[in-house]
Amino acid sequence: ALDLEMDGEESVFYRQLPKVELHAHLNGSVSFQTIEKLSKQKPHLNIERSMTAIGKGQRRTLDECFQVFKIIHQLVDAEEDILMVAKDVITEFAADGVKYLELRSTPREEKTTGLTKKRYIETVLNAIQQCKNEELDIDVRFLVAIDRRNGAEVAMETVKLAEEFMLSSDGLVVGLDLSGDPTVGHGRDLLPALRRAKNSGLKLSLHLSEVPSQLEETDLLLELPPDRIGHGTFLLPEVGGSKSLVDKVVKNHIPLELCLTSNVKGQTVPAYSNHHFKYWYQLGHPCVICTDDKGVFCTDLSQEYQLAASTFGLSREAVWTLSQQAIDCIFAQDGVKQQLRHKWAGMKSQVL
Ligand code: 6MZ
Repeated sequence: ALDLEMDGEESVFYRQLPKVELHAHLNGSVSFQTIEKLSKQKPHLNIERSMTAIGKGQRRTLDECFQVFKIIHQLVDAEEDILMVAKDVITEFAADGVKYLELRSTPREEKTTGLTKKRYIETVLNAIQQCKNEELDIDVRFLVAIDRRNGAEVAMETVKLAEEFMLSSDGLVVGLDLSGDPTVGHGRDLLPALRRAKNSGLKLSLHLSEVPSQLEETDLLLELPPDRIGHGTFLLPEVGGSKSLVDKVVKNHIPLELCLTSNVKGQTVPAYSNHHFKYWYQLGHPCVICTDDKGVFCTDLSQEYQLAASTFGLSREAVWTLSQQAIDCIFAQDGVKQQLRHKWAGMKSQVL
């Protein structure tokens, strides 16, 4: 169900390429197969394919994308759903050649099923542990997500929860994500929570300037500074951003997580060839190709690398370097980076 008709030899290279995925929302990553399993268990919801995924050539507004997440949340509302979804998503990333994955998800309380936010996080961590026990060739970490729509108080609560898990999860919880509908709320109100998170050692990945109206907020949040930026679509002067925002990102060496298909299908970027990947890549600034929501946008990380390469004319050697440099941007400790670098070195001659 992918968009690209990948011909044999090309697709083998991208699939075999060892990859790092740093921007993947759990409930946006649910595959068609998993959605089918969930729909069968909840037939009263009458879920159809077009309600949970945006297929080839289709576009939605970003607002419509957020409606899709609401539907998926109805399907994934109990502990056993989260366990299945997380295990399936991890297994699929592993099958796609992802060797290191940082999953992110917004802990949700569901009164009808008795799910609590704490149990939500425990369940995702449990899924990660189960995949480890099955010896899948993928190292998975977790970022606790703040949905900006829920305001300052919930953000602070979420940070406290993330802190607890950072201390008790044996290194699985490495950071915090700020996401959600970018047109709702203001980052100013979330600053105290984000500052606290940073001070307690949680790494910060913030969605910044995903829509044009966020420049003031972006300027403010860059002061933290975040450890990585999600999207940053409207940072650049040519789309209404500014040189001073770009300078802040460059000066602080803040890596960007770039999701081509997500931005094109959500219509914040008009076409692949207009994607801001080009700007940052040419600048030599650290940027990492990611999927965002592989289920909703019908993609996978191999396809995203292939699209970046074909759109911007990257050689296989350049693609290899791009995937390898993503290791520098992970939130897990240096020992993990060393292991990954070793893995890449060991695979190079057989993949390239
Ligand atoms: C901002 C996004 C997003 O957390 O329930 N999310 N936030 N921009 C995007 N661009 C398309 N895609 C997903 O996964 C779904 C949630 O991730 C965030 C939204 O808060 C969405 O509700 P979880 O696992």
